[in-house]
Amino acid sequence: MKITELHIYQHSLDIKGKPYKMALSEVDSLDTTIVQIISDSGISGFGEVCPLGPVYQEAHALGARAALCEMAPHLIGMNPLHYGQVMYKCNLALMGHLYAKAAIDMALWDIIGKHYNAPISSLLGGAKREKVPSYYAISIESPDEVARLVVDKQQQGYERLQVKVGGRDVAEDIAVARKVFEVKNSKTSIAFDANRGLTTTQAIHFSQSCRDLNFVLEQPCDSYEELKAITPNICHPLYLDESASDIATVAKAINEGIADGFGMKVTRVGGVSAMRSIIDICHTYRRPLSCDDSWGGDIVAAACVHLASIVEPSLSRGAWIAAPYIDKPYDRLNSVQVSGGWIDIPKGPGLGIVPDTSMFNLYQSFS
Ligand code: 0XW
Ligand code: MG
Repeated sequence: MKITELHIYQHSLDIKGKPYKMALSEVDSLDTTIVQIISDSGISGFGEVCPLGPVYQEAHALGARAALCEMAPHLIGMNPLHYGQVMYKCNLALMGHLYAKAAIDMALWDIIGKHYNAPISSLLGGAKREKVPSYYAISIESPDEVARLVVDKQQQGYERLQVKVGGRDVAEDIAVARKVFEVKNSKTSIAFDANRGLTTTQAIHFSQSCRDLNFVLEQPCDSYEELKAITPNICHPLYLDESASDIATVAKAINEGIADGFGMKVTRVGGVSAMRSIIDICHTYRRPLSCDDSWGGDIVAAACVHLASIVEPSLSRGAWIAAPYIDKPYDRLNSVQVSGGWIDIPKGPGLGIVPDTSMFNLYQSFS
């Protein structure tokens, strides 16, 4: 089996409703990149990478497409079933850029699943349950608006909510936290996510001011070193998101006693292969994690859900997907959607979706 063509597409994902607001950035449309790898057997596989704008983490849309164009010519003629060899060739062609490599890795797993007629979750050892829990991320809002959304999302069936904080007076964040705990029900677990927007002083103040409230503090500060510095002085479990940049950092954060859990992003760490290793590490050290991505359509969502399905239920913090913010799915029949706070695992081979490529703008082709 050989790779005969590689197509790179661009697509704009406009956000339904209000812009998505975090501590350090606000977005109303995302620029996603889709990779289609075609083999001489006629099987093709899809991957996707959709940075959450250029400042959420070290990734941006133009960079993804430039990195993919750098690697693509080296992959023509290779066997897509040998994903380890293909990704090794990618590393020889380009250093770093894990987020772009993730789209290739994802497309290879899609091909492998289609070749062996098995969903990716089966290739990864089998789903541990029929569907996976999702969680909803509430943007930076006033205490009353956050409370309204908490009640609304609980009524929709979500049992985990993430509330954005940071980028404003910490007193407002504390008021939001108190208001959330006035209205949340006993089943709902809460994470406050500052997306790197708090200083160490602000993070400690926020945590100590809310020491009576039971929640997870996600990526309050910018750097790994800042997170390490606050751990002795905070009163809440600390989850890493943006700082959990690769397999090595995940292992280091656990071994240094910094990370109590993770808000993982599949493309940030390099795709399905790398994420599977991180799930194994988290199982070994009993660290909860979510299997999310920064953004993206049905392709990325399917990869996140297949991966989330193999996480032991006691350690699963769900799969966040952008579907609730997206108007038009890539695959109308098999679109990956949240229903009642849960997501069905795609049933078909590989990712289990068939994207309509006519929706996308062809950026560059290699053969
Ligand atoms: C809530 N998310 C998974 C969606 C956005 O990409 C940000 C991310 C997070 O946890 O920061
Ligand atoms: Mg986060």
